Amino acid sequence: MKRGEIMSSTQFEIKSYPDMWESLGMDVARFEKMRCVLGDVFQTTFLAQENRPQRMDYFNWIVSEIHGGRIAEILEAKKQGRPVVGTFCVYVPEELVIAAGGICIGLCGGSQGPVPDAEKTLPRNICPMVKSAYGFKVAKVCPYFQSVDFVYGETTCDAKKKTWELLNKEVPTYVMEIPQMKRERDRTLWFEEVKDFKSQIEKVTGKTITAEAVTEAVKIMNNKRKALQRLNRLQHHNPSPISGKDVLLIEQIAFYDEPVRFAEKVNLLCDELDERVKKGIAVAPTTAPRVLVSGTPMAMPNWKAHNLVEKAGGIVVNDESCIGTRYFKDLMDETMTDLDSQLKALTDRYMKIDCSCFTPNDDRVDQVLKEYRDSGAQGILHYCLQFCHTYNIEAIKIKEACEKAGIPFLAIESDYSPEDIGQMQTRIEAFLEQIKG
Ligand code: BJ8
Repeated sequence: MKRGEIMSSTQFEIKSYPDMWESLGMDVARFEKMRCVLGDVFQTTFLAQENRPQRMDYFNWIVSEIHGGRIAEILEAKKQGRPVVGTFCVYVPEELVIAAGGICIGLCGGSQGPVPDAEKTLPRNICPMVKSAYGFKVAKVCPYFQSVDFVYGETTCDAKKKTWELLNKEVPTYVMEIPQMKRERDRTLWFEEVKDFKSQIEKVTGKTITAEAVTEAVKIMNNKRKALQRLNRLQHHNPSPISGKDVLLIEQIAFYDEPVRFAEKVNLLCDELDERVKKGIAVAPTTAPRVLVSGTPMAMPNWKAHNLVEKAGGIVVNDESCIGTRYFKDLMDETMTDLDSQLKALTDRYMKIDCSCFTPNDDRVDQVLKEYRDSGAQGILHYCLQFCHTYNIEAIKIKEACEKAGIPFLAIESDYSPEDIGQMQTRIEAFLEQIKG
C-alpha cells in the first residue's frame, strides 16, 4: 500500500515489523497482539463511519504505518545524527528540537494495555496517562519509546514529576521546571528553563542551535499550527463536513508525524472540506447535537468520549485540550532574528497555554466559553482523566460559568478501561437529549 492510495475498511491492517521491533529490544510477541487489537478497534471506530472525506486516506495510512514506516523514518534520522526527543507536554518547545535538526515525539500513553505493567511499580490511584506511558516503557511495547535518544519531562503535575525520577532509570530523562503561576518572576524562571532546554539539546546532540535554524523551525511549527487552526474552523461548520472523531485522530497524529508533510496533508484535507461545505456534504445533519469537549488531553488511542458522543447521534465540534486547541491556538512571533529575542518570544508563546496546573487559571474558563461560541456548540462535555486533580477541580469553575451562561454541561471522569463505557454512554445520551431540549 503506497501512501495516499484509497484504502477500504477490509484492506486495513496495522503493519507488522517484527525484525525492526526486535532490533529495538521490544517484547515482540506481546506487541503483535496489541497491534492486532488496535487495528480492529481502528476499523470499527473510524473506517466504519459513513461518508468520510476521501483525504482521510493519508491519516489511515499513517495509522497503518504508525509502528513501522514512521519508526523507520525516525531510525533513519537517528543514523544521520539527528536527535529524537520524547515529550509528554505541550509546554516543551518543539521549535528548539526542530532547530537542532531533531524530531519531537509525543509519548503520552492513551492505552489501557500497559497500565497493569506500570501498576507493578506505580501507585494505582494516579492518572492513567502517566501509568500508560510508564507502562509502555517498562513493558517494552512502544517502538517510539524504544527509539528516542532521551525524554524531556516537566513539572506540571505531581504524578508526572515524580514518575520522571523512575523513568530516568529506563531512559535518560531530563526535566523542565514549569512554574505554577504566571507572574513576572515566573516568566523569568520560565525563560531560564527554555534556555536550559536549548543548552541540553545542544549538549546531547553536539550541535549549536542558531537563530537562522530557530527562524526556520518557527515557520515549520507555525505552518503546522495554522493547518490545524484551519481544520478547527472547518470542524465548526454546521452541518459538519468531518466527524469529531476524525479531527481527534488527526490531532493525535500531529504528535507523531513529520511536521511539514503533516501540515501539507491537513491543508489538502481542508481543501476537500471547503468543497464539501460548498456542496453541503456533511457527516451529520444540522439537527445533530453539537458538543464541545474540554479537559484533559486524549492520547492515541483514547477515542472513548468522542466515539460515544457520535455513536449517540451527536457531533464533536471542538476539542479544548492539549491534543486540540491548546496545542495550536497560539502562533509564534516570526519577526525575531536574534536568539535572545527568539527565546523570549518562545517563552511568551508557551506561557499563553492555559493548563489547569496553573493558579489562578481563569483565562482557561474565558477560552472555553470563547471556543463554545466560535464553534457553534450547544453543550460542553468536560472530560477528565481519573485522578487528575487540577482538571477535576477546575471543572467546578467551568460548570459555574456554564450555569451562568445557560450552557448545558456534563462532567465525566474516566480512565482507559472499558468498564465505565456503559455508564458513560447513558450519561452522554441523557446529555444529548438535554441539548435537544
Ligand atoms: S499543558 S494538560 S499536556 S500537563 S491529565 S498527566 S496534568 S494528572 S496532561 Fe497535560 Fe501539559 Fe497540562 Fe497539557 Fe497530569 Fe492531569 Fe494526567 Fe495531565
